[in-house]
Amino acid sequence: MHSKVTKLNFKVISDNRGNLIALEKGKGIPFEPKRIYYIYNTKKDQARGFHAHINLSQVLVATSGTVKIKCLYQNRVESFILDNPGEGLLIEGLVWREMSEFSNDAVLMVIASDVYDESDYIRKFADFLNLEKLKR
Ligand code: T46
Repeated sequence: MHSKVTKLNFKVISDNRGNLIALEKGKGIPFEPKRIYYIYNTKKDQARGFHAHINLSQVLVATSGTVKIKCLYQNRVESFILDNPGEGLLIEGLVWREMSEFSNDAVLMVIASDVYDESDYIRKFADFLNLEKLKR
């Protein structure tokens, strides 16, 4: 799979009560979601991630608060601030990701294309660089 990081804008359904966002396969999410997890109560100055995935695609959404996402792939470094529940970050292919600068109220929801599988993780940066070279 081609490595790619794409900002998504979700359709917001607004009425006089407020906003609602519905995400489903083909509508906001370009794959069939098989797992959802969320990260919250992150301690001050803690960073997470520091790994890549071999096959997994994910959409990251800050449903509350602010989170910084740094992505490294194909000699590129891209940083994104997620601070809007109406936006998502689609990460596909071999992308090293680091999450940091979580605000106190941050809730990072992640929608994943597959169930949890530790063998899909590349947790050593040197292994990531070697695999990237092979995949090119
Ligand atoms: C990713 C970023 C954005 C599970 O048992 N099931 C799960 O679905 C997940 C995601 C994790 N775990 C266990 C595995 C570890 O023992 O929860 C523990 C913490 O996981 P990890 O250190 O991988 O968490 P993060 O925040 O560094 O990374 C997570 C995802 O693992 C990863 O896929 O892309 O969020």
